[in-house]
Amino acid sequence: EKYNVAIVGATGAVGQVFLDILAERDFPINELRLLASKRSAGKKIKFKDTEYTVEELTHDSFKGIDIALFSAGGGRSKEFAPSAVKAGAVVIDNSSAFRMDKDVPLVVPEVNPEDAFKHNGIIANPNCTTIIMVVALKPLHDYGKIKRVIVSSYQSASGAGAKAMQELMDQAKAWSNGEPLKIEAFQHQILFNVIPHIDVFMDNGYTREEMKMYNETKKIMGDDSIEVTATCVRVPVLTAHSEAVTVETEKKITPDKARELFEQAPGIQVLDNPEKNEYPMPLFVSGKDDCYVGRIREDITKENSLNFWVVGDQLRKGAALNAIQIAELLISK
Ligand code: A2P
Ligand code: 11C
Repeated sequence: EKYNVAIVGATGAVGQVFLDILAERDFPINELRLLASKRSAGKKIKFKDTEYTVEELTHDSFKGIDIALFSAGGGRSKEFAPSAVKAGAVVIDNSSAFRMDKDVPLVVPEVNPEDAFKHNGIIANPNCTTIIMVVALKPLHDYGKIKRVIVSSYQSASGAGAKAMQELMDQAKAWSNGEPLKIEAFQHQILFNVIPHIDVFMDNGYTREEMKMYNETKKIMGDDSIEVTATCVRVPVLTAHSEAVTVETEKKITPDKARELFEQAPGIQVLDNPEKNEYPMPLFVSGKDDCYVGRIREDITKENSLNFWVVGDQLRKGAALNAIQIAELLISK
């Protein structure tokens, strides 16, 4: 069987990776519809050996569509996902618009695949930073029950979209030419800097990105007792997010046990050979599907507490790949 697939935000950073991954995995596509803003209408994009013309996203864009992959920002999802559902499509939404809605499942196939089948037309793809972390938390939680997570993220420019990636490259070029740097996508210069501010600040002093990690982790893991305190930081990296994670569990997990659990878990590769200077880094993980874990060690300051480092490609596992894995789950039944 083949499916009619629409991509909303086909010209964006995630949209492009949607196309790459659909092609790589040979997703069974009958008709492909590429949607973006009016600005992009008429633009040609190649998929496999065929050129497609980008169309303007409207409420009538979804006639005959089976699966609609949305990644054009929360505003577009709120406005247009209901039209897609009305037209009979299942929406897999990469934005934060519906993630915490009670009747919308929030799915990472390695963690809670069964939730995907409980949808009412919309399935939400979690925030990239959350996805990469929960893939690694899942095997630890199943073995030792996680009580508390302390995480600091090192997030790439790709999380802020194609324009933000371009801004980092432009700043590097301008700097080496001795020209003034343009700052638009981020609050401050990102080149040679780190910015501890992603999304907006909330009343409790956390950013919304940090609160997404708190709320989404509980929902995906299906366990409200897991506590997550996060500090989310933008770094001058193009793609792939890194995270330093400390996990406190009910049952002790030694570093050796953790390594074994990670090695058996789906979607994870262990790269942890400090004696050879081998550990996951964003330059190495960019373009890979799995999340890479390393620097596994005891937290020597606390009982039943473990430190590790996890890196995942934000555009792949953090966004497009996870969404397409959800689509694959759906069509497998
Ligand atoms: P466009 O390229 O036409 O602006 P990114 O996250 O890389 O910034 O990508 C955002 C994606 O969302 C792009 O494909 C962009 O299309 C799309 N988009 C932005 N605004 C709209 C809109 N009003 N209607 C439809 N698509 C939109
Ligand atoms: C970032 N994680 O790196 C964000 C991007 O909730 O889907 C994705 C925001 C979201 O800026």
